[in-house]
Amino acid sequence: MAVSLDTGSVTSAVDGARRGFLERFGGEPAGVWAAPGRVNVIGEHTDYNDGFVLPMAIDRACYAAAAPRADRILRVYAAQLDEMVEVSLDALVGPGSAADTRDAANTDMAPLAEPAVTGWGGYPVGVAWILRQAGFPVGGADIYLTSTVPVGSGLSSSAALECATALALAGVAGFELTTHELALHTQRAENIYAGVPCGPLDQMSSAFGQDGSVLFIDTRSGEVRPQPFDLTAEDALLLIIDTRVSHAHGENGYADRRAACERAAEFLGVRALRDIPMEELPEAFAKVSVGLGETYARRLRHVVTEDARVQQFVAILNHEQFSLPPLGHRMMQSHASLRDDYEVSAPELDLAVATAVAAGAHGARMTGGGFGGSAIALVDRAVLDEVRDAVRAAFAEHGYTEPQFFPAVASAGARRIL
Ligand code: GAF
Repeated sequence: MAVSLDTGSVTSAVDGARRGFLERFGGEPAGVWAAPGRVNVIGEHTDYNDGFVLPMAIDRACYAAAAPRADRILRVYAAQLDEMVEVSLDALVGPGSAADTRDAANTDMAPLAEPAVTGWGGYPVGVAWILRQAGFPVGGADIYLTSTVPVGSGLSSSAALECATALALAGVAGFELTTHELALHTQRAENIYAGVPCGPLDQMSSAFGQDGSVLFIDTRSGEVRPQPFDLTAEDALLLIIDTRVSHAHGENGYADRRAACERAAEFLGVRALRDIPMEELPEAFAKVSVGLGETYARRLRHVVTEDARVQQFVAILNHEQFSLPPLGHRMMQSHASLRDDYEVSAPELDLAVATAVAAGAHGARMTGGGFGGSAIALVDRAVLDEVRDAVRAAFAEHGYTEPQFFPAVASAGARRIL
């Protein structure tokens, strides 16, 4: 059966970045760096609870073509927006010292009161700011950014942009960043400079991605265990369904959920909700219900059960009699928990999930922060067309914008490409 899905072309993106740089800045770039978006296969809203996640980097990426400048100016142009930000590196000062920000255990992420640049430019400029704060010799640079990660689709276009920018700044100034440093500093740039209280999931996925593998990450220890994830032998694929409803992490829903988890952890006297084992959930649920209210208890239940589902999912992947239905089942449980207990789904995501499964997918779930963005479905190639057609028809029937479909191809992480 012919399966035609647009996977985006790396060669044309790299070439586009190089040519774009030439036109915009008049000269050849010193290099092109790329950092991918991600889908999280399972383990949602667990990362800021010190829990487990199972993402993969995808073959959609942000490309940064860059060259050094002789002065202390940083210019960043975003092709998709046709906008440029320009800032003097000397304006990128703020509280915090090199020692503070190099310390992975320093979890202080209070946003800067007055960042020099806000809006989209705060993301790349924030990366330059944090690297300078951490003591890296960031120099003046021209950077041309172009991305194949759809913005607002819950596929981590921001983390891709941040990681590509960080590598470009390091590359043109001639300093090295370890993969852990790349993930840590870009997350902190987003927390402190852009003011988004995200966990480490997105930046770690972009930094550590591997061809053909999902990444089992313990967000407390920072351990990353790549796990082969090849569905071709099963004649199946993970299908991304972009609902085209833009998620809005910067807005209150995400920050509210995070604050609720922190409050519940404090109430229970643990460092993070990861410290509540499954066996203790009924008791903890009852205690939180009485002390803080049922909504907090449901947030707690999502986090504890989701951590368990990630571990079960990995155990199934590692089992010699690997099969897709139990994986699909965990995905469905995850979605129901995000919809009912955590309340971060959206009608479009629920419709995509229910329709995909009714049309033959083994399972489906929202992926990423929620409130819009994308769903993923575990689909046998034999029913791919049926699933796509059914979801498309259901969206049309509900008067929703037509969704977009593409396969999640487990891909390499952030790297120099030219
Ligand atoms: C967003 C955040 F950026 C991540 O840190 C993570 O919390 C995710 O939502 C939910 O799992 O992508």
